[in-house]
Amino acid sequence: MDKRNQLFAYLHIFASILTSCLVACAAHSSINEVESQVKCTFDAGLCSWHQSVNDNFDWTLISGETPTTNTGPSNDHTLGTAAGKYIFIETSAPRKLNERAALMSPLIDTWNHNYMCFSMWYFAYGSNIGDLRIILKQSKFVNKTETLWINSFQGSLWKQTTVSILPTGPFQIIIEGTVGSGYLGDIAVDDVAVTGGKCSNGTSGTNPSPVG
Ligand SMILES: [Ca+2]
Ligand SMILES: [Ca+2]
Repeated sequence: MDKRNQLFAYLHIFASILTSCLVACAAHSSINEVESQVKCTFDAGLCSWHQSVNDNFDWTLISGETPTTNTGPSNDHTLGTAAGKYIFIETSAPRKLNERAALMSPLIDTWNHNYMCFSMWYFAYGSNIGDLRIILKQSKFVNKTETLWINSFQGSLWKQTTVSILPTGPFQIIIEGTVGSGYLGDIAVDDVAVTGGKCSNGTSGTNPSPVG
């Protein structure tokens, strides 16, 4: 191979690498992009989150108090006034025990699979509160999900929970609420966010390292 052909060969290899990176790298996001993709106050809707169809009902977007007394918050968490909105599961009829509503995050795919911290505020008040879970769904496992956190608190206040996530590829976060044994089971969620790095306060919930 003469020098000219050699140069062309190198250029060809370089172009192939560049092209494959443009295709593959375009799908990835920086942690800053992920943070703005995931963050939602629900004050103007669901942001880039969406309702699952593989469940029994949907989360409801609302401001002020939920329609049933003695369950649910009286205002959202972000603003604390009727101007703010949050999501909740309405557990009055026709809902039945153990029915589930799941809210899905956008697909999260970073360059480097470092730890990130997911946080959310929740309000679990009522004598029939069912389960509230944060679930990890990794794209490479089609029929498998992993519960990262399950609520064990019941009381009339907004609480924050955080879970560290160590992804091994593209993934989604699922917020799942379950109907308890009666209509006093309105569970609310507000102010969800992701930040880069492990969660600093392990005060609530568990922080398992998801198995790849
Ligand atoms: Ca809000
Ligand atoms: Ca649904």
